[in-house]
Amino acid sequence: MEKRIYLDNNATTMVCPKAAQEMQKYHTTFYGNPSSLHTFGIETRVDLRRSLDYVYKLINAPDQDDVLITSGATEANNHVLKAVFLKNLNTKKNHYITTNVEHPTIYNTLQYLESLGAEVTYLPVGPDGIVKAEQVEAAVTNHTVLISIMHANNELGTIFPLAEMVQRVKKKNSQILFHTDATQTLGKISVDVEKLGVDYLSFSAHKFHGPKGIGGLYMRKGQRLDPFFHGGEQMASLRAGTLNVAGIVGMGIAAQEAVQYLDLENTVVRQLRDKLETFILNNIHDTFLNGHKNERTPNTLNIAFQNCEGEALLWDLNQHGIAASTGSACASEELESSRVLRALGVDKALSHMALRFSLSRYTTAAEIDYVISVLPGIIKRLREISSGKA
Ligand code: 7TS
Repeated sequence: MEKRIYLDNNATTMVCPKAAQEMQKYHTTFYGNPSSLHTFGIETRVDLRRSLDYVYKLINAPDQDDVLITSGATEANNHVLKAVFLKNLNTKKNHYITTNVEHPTIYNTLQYLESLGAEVTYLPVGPDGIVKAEQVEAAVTNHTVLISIMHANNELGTIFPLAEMVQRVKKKNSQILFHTDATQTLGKISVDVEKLGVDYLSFSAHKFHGPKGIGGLYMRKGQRLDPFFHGGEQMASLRAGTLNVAGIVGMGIAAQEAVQYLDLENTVVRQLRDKLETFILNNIHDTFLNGHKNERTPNTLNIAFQNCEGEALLWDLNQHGIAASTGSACASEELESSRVLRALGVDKALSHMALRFSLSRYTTAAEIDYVISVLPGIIKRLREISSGKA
């Protein structure tokens, strides 16, 4: 069989086999609508409850808090920003704080809200890709209503000091709401809403070996948002629409496994990532690590290869059966260089030469060895082409 080495797990992951298998039943046997009053409907509810329990456990959410099931992080991010904006439309509270490296689901939504009158502060990251807690505190004004800062960045894996940020902000003004987009941390590092102290947290199941099109928005007790979708009374009227039972069951199993395998991410996955990183930095000249060396999710590696076009590199790797990314898949069809890398101050030309490798617990040592065996040759060839020698 042709080689298929998947190192783009920040874009999406393989559904874990147990989740894929379990979900099947909810398409063909237990396919009732959970809102129905007959057996077909009722029998799905126990399984839904159990699945939600696993999700609550994954983020250590207390029972009294809400986890709103959504179609994923895009919806969760849109929901929190737009609901808070609408709620405060007729007040003076119209100031939002975020960073200049957020995923487009936050960045573009806030740009849209700016066009409707919101005031937004985009905090700049340092060369290591991180915003300091003091920067967030200093940006707070009397009109600040919500702060939205990602837990870890999707392109770099850099982890923000969220707990400290929340602490400082709440000390200054406990009324200010704090949201985090934790799409890139669930299943990779410990995510604990109690320790983080956030009011809202977004996630997508397909980033931690669950199915696509399902995720959630955690809401702390007392911070329930108005619905984004109006209609039926599903999810206590917080989100109308027939529940995606198979998706929720799949997400539950993925959440259960994510808790079980968290240690593996921080040992085996981290070691494999470090092996690839050390090899590249030590054996391929003119290569540069993007993002913070240590404050980083254990599966992510973003490296710039001087004089080697990222898109060409991606193509050559693909020819060898290796899937990586030049940044976020949502942005990779645009040939513009990464907004995230430019925010770090990476030189414009070099920002076109970066590649993101993102591993998972399904990545094997043999796969990393294979990448290590072909990468130097690929880089050499592409550099020769770019210098006109080939
Ligand atoms: N937020 C972050 C931080 C993300 O990384 C992504 C997807 C989303 C939100 C959107 O998630 P969705 O499930 O609603 O689509 N990020 C990426 C990526 O880095 N490459 O492809 C998709």
